This record gives sequence, C-alpha cells and structure tokens, in this order.
Amino acid sequence: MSAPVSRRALLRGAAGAAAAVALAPHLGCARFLKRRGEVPVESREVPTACELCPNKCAVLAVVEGGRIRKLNPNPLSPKSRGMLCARGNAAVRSVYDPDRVKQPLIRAGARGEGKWRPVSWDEAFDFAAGKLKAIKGQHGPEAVLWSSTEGFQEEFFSNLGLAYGSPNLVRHPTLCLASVNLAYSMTFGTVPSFDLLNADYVIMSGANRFESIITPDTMDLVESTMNRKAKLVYLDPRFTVTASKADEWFPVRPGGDMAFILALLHVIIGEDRVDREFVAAHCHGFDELRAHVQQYTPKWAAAETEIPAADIVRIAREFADAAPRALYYAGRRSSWYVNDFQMRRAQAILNAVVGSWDREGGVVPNSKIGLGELLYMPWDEPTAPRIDELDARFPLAAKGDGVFLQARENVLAGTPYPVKGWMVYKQDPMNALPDRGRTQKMIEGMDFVGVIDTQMSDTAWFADVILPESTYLERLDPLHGLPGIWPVVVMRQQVIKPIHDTRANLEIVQGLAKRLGLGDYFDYTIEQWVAEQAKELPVDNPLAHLQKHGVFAAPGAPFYGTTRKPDHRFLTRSGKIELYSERLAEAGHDPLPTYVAPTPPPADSFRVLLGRKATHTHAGTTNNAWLHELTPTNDLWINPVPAAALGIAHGDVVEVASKVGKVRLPARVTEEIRPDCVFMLHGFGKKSRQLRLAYNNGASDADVLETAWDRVSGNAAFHETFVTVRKVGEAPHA
Ligand SMILES: Nc1nc2c(c(=O)[nH]1)N[C@H]1C(S)=C(S)[C@@H](COP(=O)(O)OP(=O)(O)OC[C@H]3O[C@@H](n4cnc5c(=O)[nH]c(N)nc54)[C@H](O)[C@@H]3O)O[C@H]1N2
Ligand SMILES: Nc1nc2c(c(=O)[nH]1)N[C@H]1C(S)=C(S)[C@@H](COP(=O)(O)OP(=O)(O)OC[C@H]3O[C@@H](n4cnc5c(=O)[nH]c(N)nc54)[C@H](O)[C@@H]3O)O[C@H]1N2
Ligand code: SF4
Ligand SMILES: [Mo]
Repeated sequence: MSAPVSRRALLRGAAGAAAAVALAPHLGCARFLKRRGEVPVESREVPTACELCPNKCAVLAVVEGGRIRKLNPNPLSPKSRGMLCARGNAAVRSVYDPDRVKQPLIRAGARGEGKWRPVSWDEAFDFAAGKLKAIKGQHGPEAVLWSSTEGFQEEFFSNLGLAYGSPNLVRHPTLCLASVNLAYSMTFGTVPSFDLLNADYVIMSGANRFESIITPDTMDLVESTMNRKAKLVYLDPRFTVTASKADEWFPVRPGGDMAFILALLHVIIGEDRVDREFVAAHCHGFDELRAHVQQYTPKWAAAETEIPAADIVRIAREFADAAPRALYYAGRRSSWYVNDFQMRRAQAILNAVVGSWDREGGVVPNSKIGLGELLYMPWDEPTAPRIDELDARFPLAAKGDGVFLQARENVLAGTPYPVKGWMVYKQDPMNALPDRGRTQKMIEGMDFVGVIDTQMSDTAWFADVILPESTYLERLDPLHGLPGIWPVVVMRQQVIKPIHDTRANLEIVQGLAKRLGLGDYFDYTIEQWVAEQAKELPVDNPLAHLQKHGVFAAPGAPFYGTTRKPDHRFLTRSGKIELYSERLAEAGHDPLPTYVAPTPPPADSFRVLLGRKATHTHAGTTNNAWLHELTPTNDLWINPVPAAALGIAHGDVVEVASKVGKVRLPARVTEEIRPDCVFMLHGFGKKSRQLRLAYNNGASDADVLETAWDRVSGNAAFHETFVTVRKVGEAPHA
C-alpha cells in the first residue's frame, strides 16, 4: 500500500519548483498554490459601487492577476450595510459575458435583422454625429429625443442633449416612481425616507422589499420585523416573499389600496386619534380633510378592498397607537394606476396626521452630503417647447424628467412637431415602455437611433449605431451622494481596464460633442470632475479617503426633528404640510385624495400585474448566466379556480392576449395570487438574438401592456391592462 500523496507533495516531487512556476499563469492553479503560500499572485481589493440596480451598494472588488475574481460587500456604507445581493455578485459575469458588444457597431441590414458592421470609434462617431447634424439641419435640434435612466454618468448624456439644443430629455422616473415622488413633494415639500429600522408598525402596499431590494430599507425591514418584532401589515394581490414574512397579509383587490387608506383616515380622525398638536402646528387643511374622509367608512372600504371592516378599524387603531413609530411605506415603483398620485398622497396625509413626520421610526426628511461641482462652459438653453407638452399637460410634474409615454405618443403622432432622432443611454425602452409594438413603430419612424449600452439590448437590436460603454467595473464614474436618514457619498473607481474596445460614457459624449462642434462644453476629464466633487467633503484629503474606503459617511448617528420646530417652513405654498392642496385644485386636480374605483376586468379577463424577483434587475440581467441559473425564465401566475375553469394545468403553455399584443409562456397555477389577476415577472422575452440566454426566452410584459398614465404626474400606469388567457399547449410532462 502506498502512502497517501498530497497534491502539494506531488507538485513538489514531480517537477519541483519549475512546475509550480510554469503553472502560475493559469489562475485557477495560481490561486490554489497561493493558498499554500507557494506562488505569489498579485491580489488587490478595489473599493467601488455596484451598478446592477439603482441602490449603489458599496463593493470591494477582488482582482487577481488582472481579472476580477469576486465582489465582496463593503461594510462601511450605512446605505448598503454590508449587503451585496445576488445581482451585485453576478456583476462579474456581466464583464466577462461573451455576448457583450465588444466594439462599436453600425447597422448593415434592415432594422432588427441583426446584421452589423464592426467599426472603429472614429467611424462610429462620424456616422452618429453626421446623422445628428443632418436632423438638426432639417428639423431643428428639438427633433432629437434623448432618453436615459439614472446612473452615475447620465448627466454627461443629458448635457450633450441640452448642448445640442434639444429640450426633449425624457428620463426613467415616469416609468417608475414619478407619482410617489410628486405626491410626497406636494404634501411635505420633499421626498422623505422611511425609518424602517426603528419603526414599530409598518404598513406596505405592494412594495415587495424582500424581493425588490431597496437599501437600506430591505435590510432595515429584515432587522425590524424579523429580529425586533416590529409589526408588518402587507397588502398585495400576490403572496410575495414579503407577504410571507409579514404579520398580516391582505390580498387586496387590485387598485383598492386608496380605499383602505381613506378608511384608516376615517377611523383615526373620527376617533380623534390624530397628533393634534402636530397637526395644528404644521398641517394645512385639516378641517377640509376631516369633512372629506367622513364618507369613507370601513364598511364601504371593505367592499372596495375585500379587507374586512373589523380589520381596517383594528389596524387604524394599532397604527395610531404605535405612532410616531408608525409609517405607511411609500413604495418605489408606483407606475400602477391612473390615479396613483392620489393613492400615494393619501398615504402621505395619513403619515402626517398621526405625527410620524421627522421622528425616529417615522417618515424622515433626507439628509444630504454636499459635493463640489466642476465649472464648465454653459450652453444656451434650448428654446423649442417640449414634445410631451409638459407645461400644458403636466404642470406639476418634475421639469427635467419629462413624461415618457406622452413623448412617445406625440412622436408617433408627429405633434406638435416631427421628432426624427433618438439617442438612448443605459435604458431599454423596448422593454421599459408598455405596448412594445408602438415603441418599435416609433423606432421605425426615426431617421436615426443611437444606443449607448453595455450589451445588445432589445432597443440596441433595432438601432442604427451601438456605442458600447465599458461596464461599471471598467471605469471611473463621478462621485455620487446618496441622500437618506444616514447619507453617504460613494465612489465608483475603475477596478480593471476595459477588456474590449469599449469606452466610458463621458468619452463617448466627448467623441460626439467634438464632431458636433460642441467639444468646448465637455472640455474636462473624469478625474478633474471627481477631484472637484471631492473637494467639499469634510475630511482630510477627501479623494485619498474615498479611494481607500470607497465611501464617505456622515459622521455621528442620524438625527430627527429639525423640521418639527415651530417656525419651520415646509417647501410648499402654505409653508405647511398640505393635507389640502390649493395648487392641485388650481391645476384641475382633486385637492384632497378622492377615491375613484378601478375599472373591474370584464368577464373572462384578468388584470395583469408585474413586478420583480431578487435575482434579476428589470430587463438588464436576464442574459447574465449566473442569474439565469437562479431564475432562468418567467411564467404566468394564475389562481387554480380560473385555471380549472379554463382547463389550464400547471406547466401548460398559455397565450396571454390584450388589446395590443399576445405572448406565450408556461402557466404557474398557484394559490399565491387572487383569481381576478395574473402576474408576470418583468424582463424576459427578449428580441435581441445577441443575448443568447435571454432571446425568445419567456415573455415580455411590454408586449401586452396597454398605454395608460397617471393623470397628475404622467407616470406610466402598468396595472390597467386586462388580458384573456387560453391554453395553447400541454405541460411538457403531461
Ligand atoms: N431584485 C430587484 N430589486 C429591485 C429592482 C429590480 O429590478 N430587481 N428594481 C428596483 C427599482 S428601479 C424599483 S422601482 C423597485 C420596485 O420595487 P417595488 O416598488 O416593490 O415594485 P415591484 O417589485 O414592481 O412590485 C410591485 C408589487 O405590487 C403588487 N401589486 C400590484 N398591484 C397592486 C395593487 O393594486 N395593490 C397592492 N397593494 N399591490 C399591488 C404586485 O403584485 C407586486 O408584488 O425595486 C428596486 N429593486
Ligand atoms: N413592462 C415594464 N416596463 C417597466 C417596468 C416593468 O416592470 N415592466 N418597470 C419600470 C421601472 S420601475 C423602471 S426603473 C424602468 C427601468 O427601465 P430601464 O432603465 O430600461 O431598465 P433595464 O431593463 O435595467 O435596462 C437598462 C439598460 O441599461 C444597460 N446598462 C446597464 N448598465 C449599463 C452601463 O453601465 N452603461 C450603459 N450605457 N448601459 C448599461 C442594460 O444593459 C440595459 O439594456 O422600467 C420601467 N418599465
Ligand atoms: S441591491 Fe444588489 S444589485 Fe442593487 S446595488 Fe445593491 S448589490 Fe447591486
Ligand atoms: Mo424603478
């Protein structure tokens, strides 16, 4: 019997040190040997900030031999609190994804045919700038739409649009959170944070925080509800992971949340459970509110919501008793219904009257750390009116963000003027807008579409030129201040050099600007920009501090109450918290939230709902192999009762049809959804054949969603579509 031989002994014995050295360049072996102290491998840890979703969690990237080996959470950020989610970890795969766009491409076939000509950056810039110049010459600068989603380099893109002379910048908020932001701004004069860490009582309407991750809210909610035993009341037509962790889950009738909130107000005001002192000192229009909510009894709300009246009364009392450590959480994606703004305002008003404002465990105005600004050459403001007619149609909406769907509809109609070009940054409108057929039609009507993305998104697939951006791990971005109860500044530094012929957005913007004769407006480097931003931070050698730690957090603990002082003026017209809003009345809207029942689905139809899972971000990660392994496709959630009536078994292929489109996907027959609605996970059903894992995999909600938007904010209303469902194929095992 021979003695056991360790691999180490084998290596040593067989070929000696020479073998070990020869193996060193092969990184797997190098790591193996390094663990045993035999081969020194260059290993460094670079602090940076995640880009896989809007949270910007702090990351420590481990680089070995020039390759990113792993991403770890950086515990120093009070926003991400030592958390890095599955998507954050999988960012490594985005860098090394073989399907990436590796150099600029110019379309060589028909739009959507997938024929591309790889070109140099010079040729790509000349081509794109030539098209942009031609459109400006023929139709004026307003004839180019510039659309983008938030990100650290988005500002450079927006600035290029403005310097070019177009007023038509549309950003992602009116597909996401415009209604909730506007509702809180119109009530409190600001968009606050929610102190979930310290709250004792939390009510949430479909904010799926255990799956749709928002930092620090997700971690704080875990801490308070799981460890500290705060109470969580959760309303969602679906039994989500958040529902599973809640103390009480109510499968509310879709669109009924506002009735629930108004009835809570009815009980709390009727039983005089308000914070009278706070209301008298800081709120405007309480008498009008009291009179208004008299009509909204728990019995009435029970019929609207299918939540028992006794529960509504009990929850109202518990909520008021727990205040000020009680909050009705605002939610983020509020692109739900046509009266979403009013529903969110009802929540804001409820939070105000129980006196949770600016108290520990309540609804707290954000603190912010100031950053310096690099001065650059200013351009003349664009003079043309906006394509979305923002001032006339949405006078209260955020000016810089535009109203995306109104813009699309007006572009399609050619009113008030023609728009012939579309530049897209870090956004996939082919999936992010409802009624994909209309978005495609809009693209077809364009003389030119240019996309700046890291991969061949569905929108890129139909574009004329693709300007590939380096991934976040391959570039230095501007610093970002993240406001919050505990604010922080994060730095996204370059972890590795770009592995393909890609560029950072600022370089792309500069390449275009130079050829458009706008180079002087972008005459700075990213390093100068960052250095100027860092200057303001109250720490010795701020840039070195950020380079070393990746974050600068406000020192000390969070503080509360500064806006509760008697002389505090809120940033509203009355200077108080506006329960009643004259500004809304003047703009032709309800000055107090008035319930309008949602249209019920016609017989044999379902309302289609959508949302996320913890393992994907929107439509951007479904081609990431690591995340694909966790959640490979989507299906249609349908309740067993209607499924049985329609002869649909679990796993059967169904056709889901609305007025605007149809898709096919497998049925998930489950009691975890109400019988009157169906649910689809967003982000699947890709058209881009270059995304080999995501192409034609599952279905895109954008194919069936109809176009609707909230009346006040213009935010998309994604939950207003009705669909029929029919079986078109057997389950594979049947
Ligand atoms: N893992 C992950 N996390 C993310 C993101 C991601 O893509 N992936 N994206 C980030 C972004 S940008 C956003 S905006 C947020 C989105 O996070 P959320 O704001 O939580 O939104 P969704 O995940 O879309 O979930 C919406 C939920 O509302 C429910 N719902 C639908 N209609 C109604 C109704 O009438 N009443 C009630 N009470 N509920 C209803 C749906 O069933 C669904 O569970 O997540 C952020 N975090
Ligand atoms: N049908 C439908 N529409 C929706 C939603 C829905 O649930 N269903 N949700 C809405 C919500 S809440 C939101 S926030 C929006 C999100 O809408 P989008 O902002 O379009 O979100 P993503 O699908 O993540 O697409 C982002 C694109 O940016 C690219 N990208 C990622 N990182 C980078 C980078 O560093 N640089 C560049 N240049 N590109 C990058 C990705 O490859 C991807 O193509 O969609 C909204 N629209
Ligand atoms: S929540 Fe996840 S994907 Fe989003 S920034 Fe944080 S780690 Fe990245
Ligand atoms: Mo969003």
